[in-house]
Amino acid sequence: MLHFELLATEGLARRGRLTLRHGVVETPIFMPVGTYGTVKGVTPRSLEEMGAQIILGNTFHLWMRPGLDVLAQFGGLHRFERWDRPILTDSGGFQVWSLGEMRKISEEGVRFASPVNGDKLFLTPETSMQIQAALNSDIVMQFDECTPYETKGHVTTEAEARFSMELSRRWAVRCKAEFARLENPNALFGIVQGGMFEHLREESLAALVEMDFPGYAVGGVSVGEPKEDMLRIMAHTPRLLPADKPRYLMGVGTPEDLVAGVAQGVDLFDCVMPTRNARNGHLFTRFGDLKIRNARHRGDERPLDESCTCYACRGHTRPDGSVSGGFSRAYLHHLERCGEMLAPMLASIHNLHYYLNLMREVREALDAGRFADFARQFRQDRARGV
Ligand code: PRF
Ligand code: ZN
Repeated sequence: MLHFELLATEGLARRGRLTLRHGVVETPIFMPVGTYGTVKGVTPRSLEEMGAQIILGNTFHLWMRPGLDVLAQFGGLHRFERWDRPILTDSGGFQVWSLGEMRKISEEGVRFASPVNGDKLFLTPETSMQIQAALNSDIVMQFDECTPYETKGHVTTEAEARFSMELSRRWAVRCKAEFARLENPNALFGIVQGGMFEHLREESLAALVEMDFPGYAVGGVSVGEPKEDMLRIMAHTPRLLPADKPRYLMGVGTPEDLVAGVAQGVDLFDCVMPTRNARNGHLFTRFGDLKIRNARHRGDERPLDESCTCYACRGHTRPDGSVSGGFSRAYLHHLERCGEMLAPMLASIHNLHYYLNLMREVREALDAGRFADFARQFRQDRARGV
């Protein structure tokens, strides 16, 4: 089940509403990544507070641990991780690609040794659909091969990108058939591949559109290519997708990339950047990025971001209406230096709040028909520096 409604457009940018089995998602939206059934260091309660509407899970990781028997026992991922809003699961295609040397790809699927216990495993389009059905995710991704930008210094050639794209296309057919056979009531998205070659992207896209998926993703970007290649594909592919279906740009990116993606007609984004960077002391703010480990923050009493309303910056409101107050840069710098757990926890809350709030502002700008102005002001503010 999936229903997508376009509420407003401005240029190529779209304001939409996506209805899934576990609820409604206002787009454009950023989806926090919860690989192992948890957004690292952040409670579901905190995710709700910051307005997360849909989170990710990973087929590959959850298949390894805790395993399908436990997930099936819980009726899927929602009740297991205690997140009752929508969930999107990635198919394993990208995660298997990240295994590098340890895997062997054939027409049938991907053979590899479990990074957990060395067991010999075989992931196919069919098993990926079976796992994602057991997870009961609202959005199921097709099993694909994420075409690498380069392998050991060798940049992927057109012939290699074509072979890879055609394999993903054949796997899309098998995914669709298995998804239907399982009578999965959720929604399956196709993934456009084709590497850095526009004409291959067009072929991939045309084949997937012909198959009529309820939504489409653009994969194979943000895989180590130069920034201008990413921007070129981002400016090329999303606009060619059916206007009445949701569009998802996989694994992208910086706040600037998100705003640029919206301007190119993308509706859904995910990226580990807000959470991974948080764990490395890299914070996003309205006026640029901030490295909390830097000695300049040692005695700084200001919050990370004066304009931010997250728990780290503002504190919490008590039942009597009083406010606890937020944490200073000096305190966060101290926690970081001591390797305290609270440092990555607060940093993750702040960064996710920043990303979710940015997309909220984008939606409000689109509602008011002032997205172009918003994007200009956003870039100017971010370039100012903290
Ligand atoms: N395919 C899948 N997942 C992905 C990607 C892809 O190409 C990317 C590319 N950035 C991120 N996650 N299945
Ligand atoms: Zn904050």
